[in-house]
Amino acid sequence: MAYDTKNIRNAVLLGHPGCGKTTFAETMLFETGAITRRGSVQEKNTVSDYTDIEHERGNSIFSTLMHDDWRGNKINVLDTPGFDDFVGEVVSSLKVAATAIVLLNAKSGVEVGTELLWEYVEKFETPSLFVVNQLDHEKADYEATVEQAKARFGDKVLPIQYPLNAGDGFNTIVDALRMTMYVFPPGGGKPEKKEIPDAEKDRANAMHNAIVEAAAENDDELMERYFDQGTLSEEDLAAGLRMAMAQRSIFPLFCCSALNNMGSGRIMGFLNDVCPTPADRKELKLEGGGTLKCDANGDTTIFIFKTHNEPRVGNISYFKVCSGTLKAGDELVNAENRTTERFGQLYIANGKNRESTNELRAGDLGCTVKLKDSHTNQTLNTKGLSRKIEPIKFPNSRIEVAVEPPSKNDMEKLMKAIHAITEEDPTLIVEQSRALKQTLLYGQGQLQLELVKHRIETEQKLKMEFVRPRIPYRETITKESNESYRHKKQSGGAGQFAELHMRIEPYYEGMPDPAGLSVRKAEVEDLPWGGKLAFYWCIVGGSIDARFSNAIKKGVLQKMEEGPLTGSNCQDIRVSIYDGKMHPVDSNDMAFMIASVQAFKNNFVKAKPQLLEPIYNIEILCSGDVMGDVMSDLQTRRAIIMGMETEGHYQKILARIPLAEMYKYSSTLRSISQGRAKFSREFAEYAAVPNDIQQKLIADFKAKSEED
Ligand SMILES: Nc1nc2c(ncn2[C@@H]2O[C@H](COP(=O)(O)OP(=O)(O)O)[C@@H](O)[C@H]2O)c(=O)[nH]1
Ligand SMILES: [Mg+2]
Repeated sequence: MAYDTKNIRNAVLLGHPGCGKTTFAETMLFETGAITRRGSVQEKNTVSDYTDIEHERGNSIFSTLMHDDWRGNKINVLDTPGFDDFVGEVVSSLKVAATAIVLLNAKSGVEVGTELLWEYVEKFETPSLFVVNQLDHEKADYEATVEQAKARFGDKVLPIQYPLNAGDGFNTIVDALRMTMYVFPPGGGKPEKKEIPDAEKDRANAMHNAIVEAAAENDDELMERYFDQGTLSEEDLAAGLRMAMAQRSIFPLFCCSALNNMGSGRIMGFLNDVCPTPADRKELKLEGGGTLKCDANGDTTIFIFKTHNEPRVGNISYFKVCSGTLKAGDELVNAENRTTERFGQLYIANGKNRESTNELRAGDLGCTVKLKDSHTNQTLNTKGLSRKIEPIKFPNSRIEVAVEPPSKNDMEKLMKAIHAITEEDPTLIVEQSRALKQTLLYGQGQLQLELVKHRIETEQKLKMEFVRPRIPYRETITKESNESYRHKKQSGGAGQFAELHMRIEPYYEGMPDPAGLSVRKAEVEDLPWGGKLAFYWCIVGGSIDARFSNAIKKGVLQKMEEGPLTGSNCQDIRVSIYDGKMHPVDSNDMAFMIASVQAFKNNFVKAKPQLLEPIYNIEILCSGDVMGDVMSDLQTRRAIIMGMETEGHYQKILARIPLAEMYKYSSTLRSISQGRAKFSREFAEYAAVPNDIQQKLIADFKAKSEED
């Protein structure tokens, strides 16, 4: 059966690891009758955590699509992993969700994971609600959790419910929207509805009024009715709250014990009655301008937000129908690579269980198998259209390792296997670095990279090692130097002869012409690895024929690719060729190239060379009590602290750190903060390496070259 856009709700479950998302999802499926037996994370039989790897580890690694039928509406639920190693799964889910359900653990309140996820929710401007979970836990503290939520997420946090007896024996929720008290039987499920006791009436009334005001606030008509009647009808309330949620002027907050199945039914009811439909969300932005209306009668456009390779099944593509209606058997064209794909079978999913369906309408989420050449972040359209949904922007990598197969012969196989995984997870990036002569794997955290290794070793039976990646240093010079070089060879037959005079200077934009030389031709080139080479031809009187200039430049470039100090790429140098000699017979391109390499090399070491290293801006978010430890660790990493800010009850540290000091930083940070700190990084610039370190790097390179 196909659902209309207005009957679809897309929700994503978010929260710090262990707050209960997967358990909550299981409860939702049970409540709607999608499953008849509730699995548990401990027994490894939940619908959401269904892969071997998740069973092995005991928590979620992939996002999972599930759906519930709730009174004729379809509620699609995406369960996500909490670890920020897998934040890619969160970001892609947020791209297609209309409501974020943020779970808070009543025994620990707002956690670092919650904070970080919230940054993404803000970026996507996703309408959100909070669920205070684990209210059955003996250490549950509803008041403290709400207080923290308000401190961090603002007064928009709007409590709809409160527990009457949080902790051991929890079974009662006061609902101030319905003005009803829910008392759950042991084992949870359907609660008994009771009148709110007198002792609780004041608190419940105050909460109710706050809800009504929030609902009326955004709409003059509702406001007027509220003033006239002193209250709002249930329909008016729902309409007002829907609007307020869609505009993100409220974040309703609910109570729950996912473990004991208490509270999730009411949250589903709210999703159903109040939360935005896919069409209520802001229209999706298209690449190159314009937006796309979520309308089942429009032309069909779908967006792939996730792909997953399942043993024995192959690639499963999860997509959102952004516009129009997709029918089984339809053909769509990939807007990226023009491949025509046939959607032979359409499925709706509950974890690994897939059910065929004939039709999916705008707003709905589904999946298919056997697409030929379509991947995450790509748009497919009915023939004749070239719409491209703005792709998901995944976060920058935070960590890298170099990958080595035990034997060179395995490299090709290994690369193929890694590529297959990176296609599934766009936060993983492989790069074969020419400069470092290493294959690098970039990702979000150690755990994510270890899992790649684990999968390749178990699924592909290929061995691989992670080694420390080399640092992409750069070499440059800090003063002018002039040098001539004569290359002369006479052995038997034709000889070789070339002489040239070369000046090198530090290059910067807008620099004046080289003093005392007359420039015949000036070229400024972008180097493939970044930075510039300015190549000036300043020969007067034809001492070197201009036809040799290319060979000379080639010599310079060759030496710049493997710099004289440490074999690293050189950058930002101006080379001026101002004199030389030719031989009528023995001069040729090869001779001038050799002379050029030597002249450049000799010049370079005289021009006060300087090694440069990549510097990253990093942003660390940590709880106040571990701040001291995080800071003293930074001090050992040549970090420069750029600022500190308080964010809720977390501290944000901004710093600049050389990449060379960041090896395994994500694991170190996790261990010194016991998981209560996270970081992100962004390449900032190349900066001078301190002299003592430069000397050591040069000596190491020399020793290694002699060894080779
Ligand atoms: N006491 C209690 N434990 C819960 C509740 N919800 C989940 N848990 C437990 O918390 C742990 C983590 O749950 P899980 O659903 O995997 O959390 P996730 O990482 O957010 O998906 C498991 O041991 C669950 O049994 C709850 O409402 N009350
Ligand atoms: Mg989970």
